[in-house]
Amino acid sequence: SPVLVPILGDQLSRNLSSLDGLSPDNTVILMMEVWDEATYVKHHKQKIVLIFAAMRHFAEALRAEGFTVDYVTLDDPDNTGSFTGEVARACERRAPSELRVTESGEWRVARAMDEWEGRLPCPVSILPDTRFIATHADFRDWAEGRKHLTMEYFYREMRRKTGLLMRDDGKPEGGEWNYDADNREPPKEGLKAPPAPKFAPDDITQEVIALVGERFADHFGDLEPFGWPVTREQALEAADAFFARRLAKFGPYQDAMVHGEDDLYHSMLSTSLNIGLLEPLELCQRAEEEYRAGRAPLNSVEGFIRQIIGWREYVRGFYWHAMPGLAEANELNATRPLPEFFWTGETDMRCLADCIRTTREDAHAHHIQRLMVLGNFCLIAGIDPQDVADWYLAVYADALEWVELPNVAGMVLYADGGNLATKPYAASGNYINKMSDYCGKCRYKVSQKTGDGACPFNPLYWHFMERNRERLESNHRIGRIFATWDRMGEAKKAEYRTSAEKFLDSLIPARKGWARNET
Ligand code: FAD
Ligand code: DLZ
Ligand code: SF4
Repeated sequence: SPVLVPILGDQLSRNLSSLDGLSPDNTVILMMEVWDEATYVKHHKQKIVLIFAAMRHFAEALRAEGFTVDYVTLDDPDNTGSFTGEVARACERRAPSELRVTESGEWRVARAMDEWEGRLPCPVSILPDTRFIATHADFRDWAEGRKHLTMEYFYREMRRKTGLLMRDDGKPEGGEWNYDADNREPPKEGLKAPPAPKFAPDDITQEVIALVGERFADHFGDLEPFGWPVTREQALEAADAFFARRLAKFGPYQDAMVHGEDDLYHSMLSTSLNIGLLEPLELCQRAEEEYRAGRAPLNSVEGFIRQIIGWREYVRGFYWHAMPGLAEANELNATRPLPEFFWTGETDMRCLADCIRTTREDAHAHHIQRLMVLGNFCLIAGIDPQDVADWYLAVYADALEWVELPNVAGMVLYADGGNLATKPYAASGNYINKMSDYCGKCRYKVSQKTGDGACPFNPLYWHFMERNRERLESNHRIGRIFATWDRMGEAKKAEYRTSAEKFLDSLIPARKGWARNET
């Protein structure tokens, strides 16, 4: 009897650990489109298209190699709607000698998998996900005994482990580990990057688009145009285009934002990485080659590599280190519901409106939009971390909880009490004005601090600081701010408070049905 190998929607890699050494004639692969996963939050329509289309293409590729693939489509009348239900049904159908699976990236699914051994009629092996550079043990060993889990030090370990941008004498290329100081250019007038390739949906993807249009019509986001890579070949083409056209300027403009320029010099490769079409190490090696060949400067290449072997690996380690508590963490006791405009885009704040528009159109926004516009707003307005996490998880095509939650709860909201970020990234309108062209045409005036017509980020910033003074004052990276506040006159402080409160009172809370189906 065969080995049964379930492959999940973010495990679409030919060198997956569960497939290692298996021959087509004694293996049944199981892939499942299940209602539970498609709706545990109401994912953006394009995210569901991405995952189902990529799953269907991957199944075809495995079949072409001779594998038997049991592919359960969403509208199969016998579909039980859950991974556990489908795995049990496959065991009845196939009577496997063994079930072999690569560990899940997400806590929720991992806990469900833990139950399989007891429920199924065959032995179950859960294998490590070898697509990551750091093993769970690597992160654990690194984190053990450390007071602060500073990403920078973890990143240096990963540079040593991979040898990326390392010199023969064990020192980092160029003498420094980090060139971030060179990577904060504000956008020049008319800054425009060469476009990233979009992939026209083939018949398989068209069929999924029709299915999603029918079954998930009430989910957030535009269904079409859909242009994400859904096969490894397409993802490699997208990577080639990035290395040829964008990498060289990736560094300097990493933090820049331009109205209507949705991805600037970013790679747009996160969806392909996260579902397994591309591997982190191959991308970093390619980036290093571009540097060695003199086609891209060190600050850009180091910056790109740091996002991947630094941040991406770090947040994954952090997630498993901090779960399940991370999902409920709320250090700053933020309880305000997410405003409705996060789903409708209807706000006069031009920066937020543009970031929400690109999110709706493409199921994507770039890092600084997610961090310093959308995230910063949620932080200083005191939005409930669980509302914020649901939103990010639902709206981005690259959102899987292991990468979304540490970014939301840790990096953006300080909800974990500063284990991930050393200080809250709170900022007033000034930061957004410096790094973008948003403010010039905004209804609000960024230079006005309080009163009608003032940029709401300005009073919200001080409102946040005052509200959280007790917790933040002792933080050496932020404590000095309070001296500025204390020097302000009482009348000025009162104006800040009134302006912030007036704005907060005007926010309309989001309808609950946006994020989850109401039962
Ligand atoms: P690039 O700017 O080209 O970066 C290259 C790669 O580095 C990305 O593809 C990604 O794999 C990795 N990377 C960069 N920053 C991070 C980071 N902070 N954490 C982890 N990996 C990183 N990324 C996701 O993949 N899924 C998410 O659900 C997600 N949620 C986020 C939520 C918030 C609040 C914030 C601030 C960031 C989030 N990020 C998330 C990180 C980052 O914004 C996206 O990875 C990036 O915008 C994807 O676009 P890109 O591929 O063009 O990235
Ligand atoms: C995000 C997602 C969606 C929308 N649908 C499916 C699905 O139907 N089948 C599947 O195998 N995976 C899906 N995924 C990804 C999973 O929710 C989840 O993130 C991973 O399986 C965790 O390892
Ligand atoms: Fe955003 Fe304020 Fe600038 Fe308007 S003025 S775009 S609200 S930062």
